Amino acid sequence: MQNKIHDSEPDDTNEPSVLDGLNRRKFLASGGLATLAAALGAPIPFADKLAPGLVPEALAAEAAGLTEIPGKRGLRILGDRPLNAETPVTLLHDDITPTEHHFIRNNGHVPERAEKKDLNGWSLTIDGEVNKPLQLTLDQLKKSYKHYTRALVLECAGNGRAGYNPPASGNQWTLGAVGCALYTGVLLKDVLKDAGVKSSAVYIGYIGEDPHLSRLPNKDAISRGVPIAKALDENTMLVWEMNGEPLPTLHGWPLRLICPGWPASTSGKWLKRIWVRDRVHDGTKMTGHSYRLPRYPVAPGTEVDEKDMDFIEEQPVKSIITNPATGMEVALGQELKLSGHAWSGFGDVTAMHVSYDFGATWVKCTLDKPRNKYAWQNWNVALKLPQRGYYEIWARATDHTGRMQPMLVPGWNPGGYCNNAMQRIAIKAV
Ligand SMILES: Nc1nc2c(c(=O)[nH]1)N[C@H]1C(S)=C(S)[C@@H](COP(=O)(O)O)O[C@H]1N2
Ligand SMILES: [Mo]
Repeated sequence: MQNKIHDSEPDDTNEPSVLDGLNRRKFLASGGLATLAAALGAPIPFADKLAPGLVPEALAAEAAGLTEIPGKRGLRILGDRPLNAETPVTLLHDDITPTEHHFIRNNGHVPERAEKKDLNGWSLTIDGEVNKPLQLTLDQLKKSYKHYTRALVLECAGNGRAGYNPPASGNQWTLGAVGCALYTGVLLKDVLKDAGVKSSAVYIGYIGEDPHLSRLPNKDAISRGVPIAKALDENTMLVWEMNGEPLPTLHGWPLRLICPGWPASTSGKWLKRIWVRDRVHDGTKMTGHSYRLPRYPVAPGTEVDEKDMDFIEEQPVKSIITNPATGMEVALGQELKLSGHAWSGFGDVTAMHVSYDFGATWVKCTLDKPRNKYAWQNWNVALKLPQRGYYEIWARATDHTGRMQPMLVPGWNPGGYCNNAMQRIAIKAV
């Protein structure tokens, strides 16, 4: 299965991906009954009548590509070179997203070091506009600075891209390129303070160990960054643990950056270097149209000059309905219980509403406080639908700045970023 990502070079399609080796072969070759049943999540009562080699219909959509990703369950795979997979929205119901349900967004290959969990020769370099460049082993990093554990939302800026028309090229994420896991690590500002940031510093750039898709050693898969103020923000972290375990291979082992509230592309995985810059970082995917929005509204399909585009910084307010799934039926007279999460790159969400009459009236939901800044907030509400028939539930979050989710897709933009339109689900009262 191939999937073109926008602004990437032509793919080296002949090169086997890590997952080719790990999974596709395993699934197809072993193909045993137990494997099939596990993949289907149920026993197969008439297995003896299933022709050998016949792919069960439930798996047919996936048959052309991957069927499973190590350590993951239930993700929808958008592409495997690079690997990109999103979470079906109903699997995001937990307060803290389990690692097996957290989306994956890779721009290049997974580094060999992370595959092998090999710390030999690994260190983090902090250099550039600092008085004292640092080179830290993981142990030194853990020993030298105070630890923090926080629940933090990571959302790909392209989440919701599938909602734009005309379509923007790139991964067609629907709702599931988001998750809120628990991360443990240190504050980037504590490390930067130790290195002594010079007054000439304006930006940081991260450099990860993941090879470019071409495997050319002089090319980075991605190397983004944030202004120095965001780097020094008390919520920006260097983390080695996700949900109480060492960072998984796919999420950046041994160390990643988390810049909460901003496009997750700024949260570099497989870190080896933080480069403090005297200019806006100009690494891979910092230039051109990547992660930028037009400064003014443009008609759908318009070409926009780079000089008229700004970087995406805080991500817009958003919410999801994780329960029930769209298409559910509810018996008339019975309560329809709805729940989900809400978050905003600008800080706390202060109100959550749903409508079951196409936006004519709105019902206020119960909304929890976040566990910490930049964690998502749980919401719930119980409705009684007035008569039999078809309804839609629309869900709308408002943050403390007064920003609110739009009913339809927000401003079209060439990269298909930041779609925070309200989620709608279909419900029948029967
Ligand atoms: N080194 C490196 N860091 C990276 C990426 C990558 O490909 N390589 N992808 C970025 C993007 S675009 C996103 S959305 C997030 C995804 O994080 P996740 O895969 O842990 O969900 O990581 C970011 N950090
Ligand atoms: Mo992303």
